Parts: sequence; structure tokens; C-alpha cells
Amino acid sequence: MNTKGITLTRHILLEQRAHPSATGELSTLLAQIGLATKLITRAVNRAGLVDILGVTGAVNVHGEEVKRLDEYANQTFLNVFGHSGLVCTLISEEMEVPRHLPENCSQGKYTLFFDPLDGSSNIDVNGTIGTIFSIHHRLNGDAHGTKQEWLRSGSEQVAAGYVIYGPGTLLVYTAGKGVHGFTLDPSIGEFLLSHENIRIPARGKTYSINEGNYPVWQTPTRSLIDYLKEKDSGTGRPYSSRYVGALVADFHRTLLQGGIFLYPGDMKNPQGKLRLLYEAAPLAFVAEQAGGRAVTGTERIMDIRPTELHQRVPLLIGSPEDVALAEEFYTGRKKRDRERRKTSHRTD
Ligand code: AHM
Ligand code: MG
Repeated sequence: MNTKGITLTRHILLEQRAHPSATGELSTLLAQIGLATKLITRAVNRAGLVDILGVTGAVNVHGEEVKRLDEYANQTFLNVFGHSGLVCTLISEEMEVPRHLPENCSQGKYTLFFDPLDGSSNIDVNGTIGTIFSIHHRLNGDAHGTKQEWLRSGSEQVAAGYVIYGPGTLLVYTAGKGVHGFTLDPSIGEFLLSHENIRIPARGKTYSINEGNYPVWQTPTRSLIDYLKEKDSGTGRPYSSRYVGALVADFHRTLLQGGIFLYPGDMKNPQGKLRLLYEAAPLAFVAEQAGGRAVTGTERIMDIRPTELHQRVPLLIGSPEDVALAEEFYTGRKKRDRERRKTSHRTD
């Protein structure tokens, strides 16, 4: 299929034709995300020229300092979705409590979860950053929403995706029918289909983890990474290490080239660093739709029912074979295999 010239909006409309009952609201919502992220792209591209780099002096709900671009990106989503009629509640990494948009709640069917600027520590060094989003249907018509309505498992997502602000801006989304990527053509201001029906390789050649945390890693993580450093990745060489420090960038590489990304729990932070509702769950939806997997080590990410809005979760995500191998360490199977082999050597 010649995909040249298919815009994000047109692609969503074409996908929607397969659902005769669809009202077009989800398409409009995804197009609005496209608009918000175009505005963020403009700010990111000019960040070095205008007074937008640096910190605001405030700290967010997680105790991290808020960068100006974080605040700008968050505010852009609030502006775009205010009076949109689509989204009743916005839940963001940058906001301790959900933001209701009462003007939308009478007809808005959706709740939008988002991380407006992922990988913020890369901002000041012109490194890659991103935005992550997750869309849920509202459960009822309650104008104020309820915690119960927001604490939903990843498998209930209607659509999810991310935008990566790298050398180019790319939007990747799934609405449950495969994963599609669109590159922003800045000359016409449109996202054009560039990666149709993305499939993750069954196995990759890289692992991606912050190795500076080695001293606080638990045994399964240490054993797995030690193992990958020796294991032939299928190329005659062991696995290579790649780490950008921005989840969207590390995930995007893993999605296209295969391998595994990990932010596991450790001795200091048993639940790791990443947040379930607007980081792990949306990327898990994308990964699974592309043929990949996402787990905590012992549990499927999409099955977890959150108990807190900003809850953290260990994340292992990527190629199905690499994730399966990692699981063997976290469930103890791999260790037992090795021990069994040692014992059988001794008795041979
Ligand atoms: P952020 O959303 O506040 O930027 O934090 C999440 C980021 C992820 O993008 C990235 O994978 C991780 O934090 C990197 O953390 P670390 O510096 O501990 O490796
Ligand atoms: Mg983030």
C-alpha cells in the first residue's frame, strides 16, 4: 500500500470506518493530541532560543523539580482539551489531582492520562524527549468522576501511544488494531503515515537499563544482565547496551529494532520509578499490539488494577523472546535451571 500522503486524521477516520457504531469522537480526540504535540514540538524546537529551558522552582507530586518545558507541555494539553467537548478529566504526571473540565463532562466520554514531557532530564542537553498518552472510556455520567473510575487496568484502554521529539517528531498510536507511526512534516504541519502496522522483532540484540543502579539491583536483575553480557545475541556477539534515559526514546528503539527495556524494582525502590497509568500501561498496550510483551517480571502490566493514580510499577518491555527470557530470572526458573545443571554436573 502506498502510504504517502495519508495524514493522521485521515488514517484515524479510515480505521474508524471498520466500526459502524463509532461516532468520530475518538478520531477527533487523537487529532487533538496531534495538535497539542505539534504545539509542544514548536516549543521544543525553539527551546534554546526562547526563555523556556531550566527549572520553574516548583516540585511535582513525585518530589522532582518541574522544568519549564514540563509545565508548558502540561498547560498545552489543558488548553487544547478545555472546551473540546471530548475529555471530562485529564490526569497528568505533572498534576497531583485530576483536572476536571466541567464544560466537557455532559458529553465528553473519555478520560485522558498523560505524561506531558517524558525524559525531562534530557531537556537541557538537547536530548530526545517525548509525550505518552492513554485514553479510557468514562464508566458513568458522574460529572465529577470518581477514583474508582480512574483506577482501571491497562487492558481497558481504548487507545494509547506516544510522541517522540527527536531529530524528527513521530507520533505512534494504537486503538487496538495494530500500531501505526506518523512523522511530522514541519513544512506542512501534518503528521504523515510513515510506519504502517509496526511489528516488533521476536528477539533483539540490545538491553536497555540504567546500569548505575547495579549496586541496588535485586538478584534477578543482576543475574539477567550478567547473563545478557555473555549470551550470544544471535550475531556472534553478546547483547549490547543502549540507554537514552527517556522512556519514549528507549521504548521506540526497542519497538523498531527489538530487545528489552527494563526499569525494575530495586532495593531502594521496590516498585521501580515508572508510573503505571500514564507510562507503563500505554506502552504495554502499544508493545502487545505490535507483538511484544510487557511485564513486571512476574505479572502482565495490562492486568494490573491500580490502587493509586500515580502508582509506580516495575517494567520489563520489548521483544517476546527477550521478555520471556527475563521472566525466567524473575520467577526463579532460570536460577533453578542453572542450579540443576550444576548439581547434575556434580553427580555425572
Ligand atoms: P520523567 O517522566 O519525569 O521524565 O521520568 C521518567 C524517566 C523515563 O523517561 C526514563 O526511562 C527514566 O525516567 C530514567 O530514569 P533514570 O534517570 O533513573 O535512569
Ligand atoms: Mg515520564
